[in-house]
Amino acid sequence: MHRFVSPVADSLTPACRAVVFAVTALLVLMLSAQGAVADEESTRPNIVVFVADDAGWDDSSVYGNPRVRTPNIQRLADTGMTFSRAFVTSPQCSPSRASMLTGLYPHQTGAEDLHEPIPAEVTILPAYLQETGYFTGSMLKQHIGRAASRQFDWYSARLGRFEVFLDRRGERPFFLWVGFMDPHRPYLRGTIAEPHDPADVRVPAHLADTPETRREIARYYDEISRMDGWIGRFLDTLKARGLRENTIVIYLSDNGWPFPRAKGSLYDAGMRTPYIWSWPRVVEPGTRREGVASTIDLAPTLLDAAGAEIPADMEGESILAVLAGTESAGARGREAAFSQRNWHGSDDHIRAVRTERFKLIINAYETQPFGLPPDIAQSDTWKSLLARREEGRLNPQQRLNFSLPRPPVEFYDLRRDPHEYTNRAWSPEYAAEQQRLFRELDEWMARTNDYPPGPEPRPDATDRITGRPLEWRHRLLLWAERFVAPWLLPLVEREP
Ligand SMILES: [Ca+2]
Repeated sequence: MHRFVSPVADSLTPACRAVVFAVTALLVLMLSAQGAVADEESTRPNIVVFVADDAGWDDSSVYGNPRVRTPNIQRLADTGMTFSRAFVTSPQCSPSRASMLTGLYPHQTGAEDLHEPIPAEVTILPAYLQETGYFTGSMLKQHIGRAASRQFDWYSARLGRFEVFLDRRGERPFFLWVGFMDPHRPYLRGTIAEPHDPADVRVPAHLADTPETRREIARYYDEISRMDGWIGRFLDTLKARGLRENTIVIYLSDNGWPFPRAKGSLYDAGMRTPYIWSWPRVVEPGTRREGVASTIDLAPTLLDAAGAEIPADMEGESILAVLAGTESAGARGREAAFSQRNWHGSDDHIRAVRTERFKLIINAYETQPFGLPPDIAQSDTWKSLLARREEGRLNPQQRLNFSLPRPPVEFYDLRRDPHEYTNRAWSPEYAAEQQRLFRELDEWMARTNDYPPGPEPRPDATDRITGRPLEWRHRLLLWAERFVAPWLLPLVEREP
């Protein structure tokens, strides 16, 4: 049998041949490894996450409120996928953020109450990405505690430092977490050059339509527009540097708008969020996704997109297949989203499950008034409602703000009742659906090891109705919010 033998190899002794083979194999391995790294570098996406502070889910042209000027959020949606029904895991700032960055529910992060830091032993998303070679940074608002903040490589309190961040990362792919302070209260005059007209704002039926309420909503719109301007500048920089194609840009909010029956509550106005994913290289531009989405899936999805391993204990799941349009039976996105309200100036233990059409809410402390977040309780909008109540002039929707005792169970048909004004709990028409959601919620609480409510709420730090501080730490916090923030905020939030 004829055997092809290389003349060079044939002239070598068996020992030499073995050495040549080993060296060649090593060279081939090294070269192919280098090739793989080079390929990976060119395909691994960069990531920018815009986190609004207290933006209502539908307050942009993308979600049907064209009265707020948001051309850049619109621009983002036009280049990516807009999730119509996306939800945060808590309608409160720090627990919601902790959840996004860990892929865990707030009660699993050890930071389920407002202002509670993420414990030092908990690893968050930037640390996982660094392990695979990413350069990570965050800007402005963090609100996750000192130990977690240190897991980013880089930080700036100024939004105008994007170019500096990009220069610093060198050749590495990057992950940037941009924490806006807009549109959080307090609302000041002169936020943008052309303020929104109070006559042209949307006032839902459960608020009192007074000049004070309208002025606050108009200023809230102003802050969304200011944030929108910043988003535009970031997008322009990405484009100018040729980075837009392979950068995942996400826009979402940590919780709903800071008005009664919204932020702090598990109505959609509190737990539903804008959620836009733009990634021109992978996501079909201008697509809309009607199914349920949850921010619990943010971290695992980004790790998946970065080619990193998803830690086994992460509760969230990757929705990369949904984004890429390659869904299969095993990867279809979720059927239900779960959300929880815990301590926020006063104690509450509320749990909710939301499907595409229905919602079930369980209130543990129904004999207590709803614990309104203090910034809302001290707002002019709330004072307008209190005045109406005093005069005995509340309409049925406005009366819902003061329900006492609160219903222990609430069930809503969002298709018929998008503002959740009619509680259909125990209605025979919905019995089967309600039972199904009860089971879902029970299973979720057991599976994720949720803690049960205490026999009674912990003592309040702020009054549940007036927001008045009842202990010195909150007095100090609210004093700072009222008198120091108006001086400080224009310095960090001003436009360049
Ligand atoms: Ca917030």
